[in-house]
Amino acid sequence: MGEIAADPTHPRYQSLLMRHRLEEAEKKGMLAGSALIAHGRGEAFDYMIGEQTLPSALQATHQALAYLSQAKNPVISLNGNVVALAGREILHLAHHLQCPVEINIFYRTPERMEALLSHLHEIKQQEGLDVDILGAEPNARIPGLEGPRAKCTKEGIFEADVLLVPLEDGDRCEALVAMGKTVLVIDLNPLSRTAQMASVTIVDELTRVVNNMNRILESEEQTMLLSTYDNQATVQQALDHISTFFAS
Ligand code: PTJ
Repeated sequence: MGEIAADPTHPRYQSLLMRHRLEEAEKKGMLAGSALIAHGRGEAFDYMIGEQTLPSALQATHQALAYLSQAKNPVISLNGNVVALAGREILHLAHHLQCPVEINIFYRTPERMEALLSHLHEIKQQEGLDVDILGAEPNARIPGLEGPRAKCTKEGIFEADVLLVPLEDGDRCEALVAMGKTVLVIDLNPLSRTAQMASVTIVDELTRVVNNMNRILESEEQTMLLSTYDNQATVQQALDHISTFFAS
């Protein structure tokens, strides 16, 4: 990594670090062709949010964790960007929650699947984590989706009651909701179809969310499912915050 990015006191350190992770993942063949475009869109929204976790996002994070902790079959779905940006942190989260992760990519090729699986298995071994990594041998399909992006595993995504799907595409989020699942998403764009459709929408940056979740679990803070939680209001609070960016 360049010297600026290696210096944690640099004001753009986090942003440079994320970009570096994507560059490394690109070299390993893990990413979709449009991965950097998707990341750039995320960065633009993060800039307007102030590169911080909003109180509404923290509330959504607690609600999502409560769903995951109480689920019968929770699963964390992973795509190329998520593995590149937060593969290690997500495996720690799955280890804490004792739930499997499943690689479920939109632009599916055997080469990308292989690169993503071997990257995760390497981290799992290095860190001594006990996590099932699914997705290598899909044996089910998400109803209502065409082509390779519908592929999933029966023991993972297909039978999950609660799914954490960071950076999900709108069609797939809709199809998962239609299957009756509780769908928890992380998306910096509060206007995306995914953000509008999910059961719980965390409008925050992926690595901040996963670090927050791991911190909450490590602190053994109680996570309670709130019956009063209103996802539309949570997303609206993020939009309201963004509108203050333009008013300033
Ligand atoms: O690995 P694949 O084949 O499954 O493809 C993954 C991408 C992300 C390329 C694919 O799913 C895609 O094209 O996604 P979209 O439709 O561009 O949506 C990505 C969403 O994630 C956008 O709304 C971005 O604002 C948001 N986003 C990007 N980076 C982050 C983010 N949200 C939270 N944290 C981020 N770091």
